[in-house]
Amino acid sequence: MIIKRYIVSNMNEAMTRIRYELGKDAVIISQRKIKKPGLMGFFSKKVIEVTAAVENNKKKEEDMTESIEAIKKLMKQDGTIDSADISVPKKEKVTILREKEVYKPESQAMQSKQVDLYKEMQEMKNMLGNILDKSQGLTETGVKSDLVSKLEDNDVNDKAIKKILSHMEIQGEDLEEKEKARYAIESMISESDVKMEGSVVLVGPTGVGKTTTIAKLAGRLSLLEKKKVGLITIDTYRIGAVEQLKTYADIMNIPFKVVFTIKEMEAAVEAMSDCDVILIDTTGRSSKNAMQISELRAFVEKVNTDNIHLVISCTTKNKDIDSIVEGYKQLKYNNVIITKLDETQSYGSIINILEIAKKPISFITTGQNVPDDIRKPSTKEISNLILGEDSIC
Ligand SMILES: Nc1nc2c(ncn2[C@@H]2O[C@H](COP(=O)(O)OP(=O)(O)OP(=O)(O)O)[C@@H](O)[C@H]2O)c(=O)[nH]1
Ligand SMILES: [Mg+2]
Repeated sequence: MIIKRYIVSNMNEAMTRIRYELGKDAVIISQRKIKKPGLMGFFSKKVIEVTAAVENNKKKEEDMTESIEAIKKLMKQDGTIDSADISVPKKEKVTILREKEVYKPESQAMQSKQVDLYKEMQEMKNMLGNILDKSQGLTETGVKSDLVSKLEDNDVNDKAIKKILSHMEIQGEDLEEKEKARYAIESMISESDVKMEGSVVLVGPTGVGKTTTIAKLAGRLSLLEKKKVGLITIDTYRIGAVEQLKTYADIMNIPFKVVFTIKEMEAAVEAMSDCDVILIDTTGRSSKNAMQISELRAFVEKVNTDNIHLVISCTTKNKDIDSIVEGYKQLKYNNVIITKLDETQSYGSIINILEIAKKPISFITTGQNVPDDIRKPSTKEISNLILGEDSIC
């Protein structure tokens, strides 16, 4: 919109000037009598101040048409631009010229850069694909290797398989695949060098064989190694649990105590201070029940020992291993005992358990016979089981 102010002596003069300058569409917005501006005007007679306005759309339209025409012209030209041909306002002209002159050569360069970049990305994608295939145990043709199939058959989980394969990657080329796998597995597990002396606590889920394992250990230590052994149980929860361990204590003729409260724990351990080893049995708890686990923790802390073993069955489902191993971590176990190896044909869970627990393996149990069915395993024995080279009958 154009707004203009006129100082005229009468309305006729105003109308003539407005029509001439602003066109017939102009309208008068205001009119008032004023004294002529300036010092001299103070003494002169009054004049009229008229304000008129007109929409400048038309002007805009004209500019637009001009601009469009200019752009059309430019689009038809491939090479240089004769700016003289372009009858657009100066501002637009400069912008258009810049776009045309600067962007065109750059877009060609950019295009070839993009092609190079695309090629590089494609190469990287192929390289990554190969690495991924190898780490997933796929052969060049994308088929699973025999080793991966064997590990899967043995219930080794994906995470452990990937780790085995990545350990194999860094081994010498001259080794056979099976040897590489064996070394890889052996480097992922460790034998515990814990001594069976002082207070030893066994914790773990229900029915994994804690009490039976305690009986086996007590038998071996007292009968074979001639050590003075004491037994304590805090499992007053399950009916028959106390009798179960007491029976073994009676047969082996070793001292036995039942602890009912956290307070009694310290006193019970103190009372057996003349023993070489005190084996402490605990209540089986679900790792999903945080309350029960922290209750157990209060008992275990009172024992004040760093000889704590997580007992877990080899038959535990892969999905449950995680929550058991993680759930029991608050009891600060520093060894793992894996039980019931005689009950399965696939031993992959051993490496799955140890891989999550990141603790050494102290014992494996291989049957219900007390005290025979327990032993310290070697890493070689475990790798043989996992690779299907051996089995527990
Ligand atoms: N096949 C086999 N059975 C075992 C083994 N160890 C223990 N058992 C059996 O597993 C069952 C449970 O054993 P327990 O020692 O009572 O298990 P627990 O962990 O003390 O159980 P809770 O006290 O209820 O938590 C019993 O029938 C044992 O004979 C083993 O190595 N192999
Ligand atoms: Mg028990």
